[in-house]
Amino acid sequence: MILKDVAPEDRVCIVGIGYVGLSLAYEAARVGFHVIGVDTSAEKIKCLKEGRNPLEHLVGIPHSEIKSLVDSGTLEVSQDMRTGADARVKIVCVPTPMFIDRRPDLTMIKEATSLIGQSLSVGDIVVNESTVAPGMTRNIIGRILERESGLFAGRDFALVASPERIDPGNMSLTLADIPKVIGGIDRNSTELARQFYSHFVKQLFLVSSLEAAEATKMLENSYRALNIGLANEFARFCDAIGIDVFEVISGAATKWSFHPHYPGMGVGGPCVPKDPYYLISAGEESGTPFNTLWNAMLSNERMPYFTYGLLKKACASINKEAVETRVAIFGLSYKGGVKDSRDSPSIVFNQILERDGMKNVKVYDPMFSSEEVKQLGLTPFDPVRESCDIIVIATNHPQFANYEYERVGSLKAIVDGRNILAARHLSVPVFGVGRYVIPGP
Ligand code: SAJ
Repeated sequence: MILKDVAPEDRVCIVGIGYVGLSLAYEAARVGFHVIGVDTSAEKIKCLKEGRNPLEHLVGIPHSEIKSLVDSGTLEVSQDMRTGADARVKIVCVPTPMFIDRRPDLTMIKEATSLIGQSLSVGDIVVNESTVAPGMTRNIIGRILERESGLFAGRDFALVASPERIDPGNMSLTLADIPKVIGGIDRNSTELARQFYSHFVKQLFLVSSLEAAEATKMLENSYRALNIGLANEFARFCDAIGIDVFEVISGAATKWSFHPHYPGMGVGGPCVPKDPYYLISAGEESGTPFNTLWNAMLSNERMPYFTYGLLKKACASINKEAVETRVAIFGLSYKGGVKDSRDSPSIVFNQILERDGMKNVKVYDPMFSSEEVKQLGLTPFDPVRESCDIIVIATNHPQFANYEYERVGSLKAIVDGRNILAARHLSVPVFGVGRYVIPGP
């Protein structure tokens, strides 16, 4: 069945207003689509209704822009999916986490899809932007939509996969600037999605199927995890033989085909530590295991423990037992410049220290208040009023590169979990990841 072309008067419903859904809602609304954003968070909906950006640390949309779209009625927000029932374009933008055993957790995707299915009409266009393994849009989302609506994907409604590619915290890169991959259950579905996204995305890349689109995201994020895993493995090697991994990476980076990745105290965030396990799971089911990728993921997961080994070396260098040492972890976010503690290596590192009997471990992150640190079950550290024996740099926040560490009372050593002090010589020894100790003067 040929479905009618996308028109500006077609309403758009986005289910899941996180950093992806909010970015998408903003871009579609600002070109004139009437957008209904649906989210389960009452707090987020309240914030948006008041004309404020609830994710200002992750998505660089000014409050004033949100306010003008909400006040004009172009952007509507609700906790109730029925508000978006009559939207023609329905987009899934919910998280796809994993269970403790690293299996995909599709709970939220199934709930969102079921709600969409209950309000699906002939001629609708359903797009999945959530990160899933190849086949999940067709076999899980498609099936739920058909079961709930009694309609058929492709024949009665368009079904498309277009995995999100937002870089959280990157305020200079808007959704409109990022090339977007689109693949539908049939050519008609792909074409309708192309028509929709062409209103606000500069570059579109069409592929031949749902699975090809899903697989693109899996490959790009697994590529990143794999290369970080190699960098971490190389750092452990350099540490063992006493050379500086930073120097080696800098040397390798002079070669045109080498895309540098860097070792650190762990890999966090909503994407890179998780997405590859969706692919690993799909590989097991298809009889084509991703062994190399699996080992790279384990290499990344080892890094908080490797960093603990560096901390014990630093304790020994100041003649203190680890359990007696006062440690301040600098950085709670999973990466520099953002306020986001999801799957943060800092939290894993703090748990390792606690489990090993270290009672005097506190956390400081300029992007989090003391209250927010406490809400995560951690003890806040005040670098002005408090003192410590060792600082562990866990996040590459820009302000940590030139921070005046020596002004922190009683400081005796630093563990640089992000190798951001490469060029600085401080009055205390610095233990880097894969770097020989940078001795004090
Ligand atoms: N990390 C390293 N070494 C590196 C790069 C990163 O240890 O060389 C660590 C970071 O400290 C962080 C984690 O890995 O803990 C993830 O870092 P990231 O820069 O990949 O940040 P993300 O998670 O925000 O990644 C996003 C992803 N975008 C999407 O999934 C849509 C990812 O695919 C992108 O590759 C990444 O942005 C990017 O390139 O900026």
